[in-house]
Amino acid sequence: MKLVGYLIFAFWLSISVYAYPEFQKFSQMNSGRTVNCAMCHTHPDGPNGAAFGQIGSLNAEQIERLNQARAAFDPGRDVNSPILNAFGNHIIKTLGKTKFLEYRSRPKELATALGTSSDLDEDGVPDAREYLEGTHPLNKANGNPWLLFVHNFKRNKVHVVLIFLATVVTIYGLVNLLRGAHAAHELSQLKK
Ligand SMILES: [Ca+2]
Repeated sequence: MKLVGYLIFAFWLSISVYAYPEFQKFSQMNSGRTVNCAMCHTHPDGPNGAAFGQIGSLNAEQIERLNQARAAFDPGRDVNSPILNAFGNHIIKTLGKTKFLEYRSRPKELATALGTSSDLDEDGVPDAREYLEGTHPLNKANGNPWLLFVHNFKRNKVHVVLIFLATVVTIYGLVNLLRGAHAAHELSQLKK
């Protein structure tokens, strides 16, 4: 009976609506990039289905975590929903479920509400900006190219400076070597 009850509950969950495509659609339209559900969800097709990261595949422990996340109406609660990735869970923790649902009708304001302090993939582009620009907030190789360049330059500036100095020294040495060879050649010509 327990198994039957679990299967019925899993089926009920699988036909329930847990996806909020308003945000995915906004991000795609605002950025002009192709954005799928994987920006916030575990599965790129969203939570409804029976594949990994979708509601139909969850075990009892994962359903418990899902329900805890669904009940996180107020901000500040640590949530770890199995159908959400780290960005999705971060949104719910930052805003709370109640506030998050309010932004369905004005998805652009979600970025403002998230603020600019969080950068989950530490690529120098805040999560909220990645949402606006349609890049993935958990992929440090995916983001505004100029911001990624500046961030990587700052992170590796010591190495960049050392490589530059090594290159200058090498060129300087080569120039002097060529000059020495040329002078030696001219000297040998004069002696003939
Ligand atoms: Ca980022």
